Amino acid sequence: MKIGITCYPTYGGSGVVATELGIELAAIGHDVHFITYSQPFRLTGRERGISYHEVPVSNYPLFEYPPYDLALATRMSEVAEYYELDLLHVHYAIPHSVSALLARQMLAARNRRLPFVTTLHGTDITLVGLDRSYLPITRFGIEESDGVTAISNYLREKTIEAFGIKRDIEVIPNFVNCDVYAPLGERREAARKVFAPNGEKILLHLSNFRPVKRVVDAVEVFSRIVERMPAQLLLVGDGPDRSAAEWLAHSKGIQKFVHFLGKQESVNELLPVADLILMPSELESFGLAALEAMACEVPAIATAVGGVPELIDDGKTGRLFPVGDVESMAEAAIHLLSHPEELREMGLAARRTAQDRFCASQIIPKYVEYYEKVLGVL
Ligand code: GMT
Repeated sequence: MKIGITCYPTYGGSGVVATELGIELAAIGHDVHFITYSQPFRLTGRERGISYHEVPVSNYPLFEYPPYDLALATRMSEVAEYYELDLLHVHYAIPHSVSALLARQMLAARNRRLPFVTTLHGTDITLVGLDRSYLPITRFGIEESDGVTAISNYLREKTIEAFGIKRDIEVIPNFVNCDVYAPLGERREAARKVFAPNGEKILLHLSNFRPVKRVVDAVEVFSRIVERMPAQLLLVGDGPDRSAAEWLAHSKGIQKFVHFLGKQESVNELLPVADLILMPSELESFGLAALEAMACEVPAIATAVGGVPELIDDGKTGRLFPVGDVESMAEAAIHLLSHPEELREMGLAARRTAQDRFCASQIIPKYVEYYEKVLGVL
């Protein structure tokens, strides 16, 4: 199949899923075309079977707001025509599904078919989509899509409830490549020494540091852990709440144990050095960072929100707590870090979950089958 993919190419879960999906589809022989405003950050640009088409947005003095959605629709229709795409797959409803709808109409006027699938990721529904100024158009984009998928049962239910949508929404959960995201084996001790030269415990938080991720809570949890045992905190990512997290680390006097690593490309090299990942989010429709860590045998201390309980079995493959309950999160982390056997059991169970239920080799065929259904091949 020839598949066009549009997503937010910068740091963020939906862009990561879209990019990894493109890489996996190309690896099994599909022809993948990314249509985005910059090259998705996890692409090197040298992958076989993947092309990248930039969306140029002209900015005339008259435009206070450059019309990106229209530039995207134009590029989608051009790429679809020149490269004979079978379908478009857009990740994150706003504005991608509406641009795809326009592209489909532009091609229909020339007797060309261009169905599109929209994948809902979370904040496109739970935050942005519920804003009154976007709600009607988000609902329209979803209803007009030729196929709609959601990354968890939670998000499917939420979309139906919040938007009053009657059409089918297929749940295709997020996935991880369990060969790429894997324990480091014999290399682990040496890799840990870089961050914990004296055998300290390693905690890790990975996000885009938006308020919904509550990165400050990660620092709060860590401050309670480091009072009781030698430990280091790796903060991977960047975003609006970084300075609040930095301020908190300094005001607690723990700054030398808190490492802001910024945006990292190869998180598969970093995740497996950790003992635990901290994901204290206000909301997660899925929690991809936790899944990637689980595949590396690193369990999560997380919040029981949104789709997270569909991923983490509390007490078996990680621990779940109410939002903001930093005391309990810290106690649970201290308990696990003080009982290495229990932590090891949990890490092994976490990887088994990733392999048995969320491995790319199981989830990618679900997307391919769904595309075939949309195209009427099935
Ligand atoms: O959470 C974010 O801020 C990023 C956002 C995105 O769309 O880029 O993440 C959402 O999609 C991820 C990939 O499907 C999910 O793993 C995240 O749980 C989801 N975030 C929220 O629901 C808050």
